[in-house]
Amino acid sequence: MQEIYEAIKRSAIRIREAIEFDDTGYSENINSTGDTQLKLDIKSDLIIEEEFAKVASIKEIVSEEKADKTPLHVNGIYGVGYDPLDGSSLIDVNLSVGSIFGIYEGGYAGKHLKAAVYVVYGPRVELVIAEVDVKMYRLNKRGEFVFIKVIQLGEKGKLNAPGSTQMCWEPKHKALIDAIFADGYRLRYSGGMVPDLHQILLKGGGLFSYPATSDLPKGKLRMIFEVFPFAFVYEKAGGAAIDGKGRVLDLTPSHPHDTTPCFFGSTTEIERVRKCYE
Ligand code: P6P
Repeated sequence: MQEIYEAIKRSAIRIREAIEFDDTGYSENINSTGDTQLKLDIKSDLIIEEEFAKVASIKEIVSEEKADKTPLHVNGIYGVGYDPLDGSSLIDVNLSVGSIFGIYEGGYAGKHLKAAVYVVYGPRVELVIAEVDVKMYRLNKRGEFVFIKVIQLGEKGKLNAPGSTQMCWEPKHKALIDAIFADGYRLRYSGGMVPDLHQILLKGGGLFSYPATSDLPKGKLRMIFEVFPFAFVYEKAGGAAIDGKGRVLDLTPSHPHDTTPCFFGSTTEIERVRKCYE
């Protein structure tokens, strides 16, 4: 597993440089989720594939930016699912973005996830690895990721990050979000899953929600590349992640780009979601 983490660190340094200095324009390509790809999306994906190709323990990779799996090493044991540059359209307005990785063994259901990693490209580059616990690292001026701390969620937080188009919410979801704000929670939502979930983790708790909506009945966020990895991080940090009823990590995607409604947070907030959706 360590050699995979090292490959992710090398990728992060190369991607950070591309973000800062490369062209942020759109390519002519559409990815398998229907998004028009930024040149940076394609470049980030290529960087990660190059670095993972050096790691013998990786059997195959599944990228949000590609329709199908890419085989790497026939004797490898891990499948790595990743979103190379999540929220990339935010780069145009100079907001933080991230890369998300799920390291799977034996398949791509939530139960097969063995570790999760994400990188935040913000004012500083930070990397979080969840395996047994959740460890945070920060890139220093010598290009090294230095350990900062173990991240743990409190039982209850103060932040509320309500995603998706509000006019498409179910009435019960709107009532839930309004009630949480009425209890004094603060709105913290940038439209970037990685910085939004990172902030809640670092501030000790709260709720991030991307529910089923009338325009997206299965939600928008992808199980393998986005939802499972962050669900793993949140559970290891002492929080929870559900699809409204059950654990997200108990789900199995029907295809590599399958999505699910998702709620991530500290236990108190997730209990409120469960009561609302049961
Ligand atoms: P909305 C970015 O495009 C993304 O995939 C996630 O990073 C983010 O959480 C979500 O979409 C934002 O979606 O519908 O709230 O703008």
